Amino acid sequence: MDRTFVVGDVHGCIDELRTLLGLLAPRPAEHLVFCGDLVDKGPDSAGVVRLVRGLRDHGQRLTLVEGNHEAKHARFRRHERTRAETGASNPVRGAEALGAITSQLDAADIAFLETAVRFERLPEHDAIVVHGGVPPSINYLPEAADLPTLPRRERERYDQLYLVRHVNADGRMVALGQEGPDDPFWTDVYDGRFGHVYFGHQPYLEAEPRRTRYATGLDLGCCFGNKLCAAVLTPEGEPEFVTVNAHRRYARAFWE
Ligand SMILES: [Mn+2]
Repeated sequence: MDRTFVVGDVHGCIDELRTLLGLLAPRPAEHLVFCGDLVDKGPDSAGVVRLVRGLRDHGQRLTLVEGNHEAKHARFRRHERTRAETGASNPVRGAEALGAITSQLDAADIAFLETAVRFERLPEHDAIVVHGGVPPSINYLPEAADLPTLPRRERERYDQLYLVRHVNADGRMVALGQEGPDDPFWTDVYDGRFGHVYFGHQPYLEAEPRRTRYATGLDLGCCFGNKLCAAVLTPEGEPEFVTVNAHRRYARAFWE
């Protein structure tokens, strides 16, 4: 019986990822999906990219869903390319740390990061995987492969899929830190239109993933010293969850 694995935010926590992969022991034909944010915050972002790319190079069926941190690295790389011509400094926030990680990646690692998709449909589980979530204002999802071909304005709407936390009364994403007391978290208003959503992005420093009727939050804040978590989906039955305790706390959370 083939299983599908969905792994929460790794954020450079390579030791915990190795332990988790050992527990999951995916067969090559089983689908291993990372819900984004492989990189930043933790101790070895480049090592995590190399490890995950290596799995795929060795035949593992594997999908990387784009997190806001992969998106930030992609922005950084784009600016680096134009910077070579203009000599301007790289405007992406945290450019120094991004540069340090980028310098440890080879061309194949970067090519792997650029295969990241905005979301992954899991029709056999009536589910999708996104990094952040699905705001009510998004009522249609194109084929993930078609996203890059959309006009810019249309395309940028789907940036919400890796960014969203709270939404406003119009169903649109509210920027981090701008949410008011009446702006719900997106899972509280998501109606299941795309099936069950497995997501990361929002660190729940809890023992178990955060489950609502139509969504499951898999980021248990490993880089903040809590846990790395994966969902194990099978064609029948309820999902199971595998967690690995963080060896230590590697980063301070954005709310501290
Ligand atoms: Mn994250």
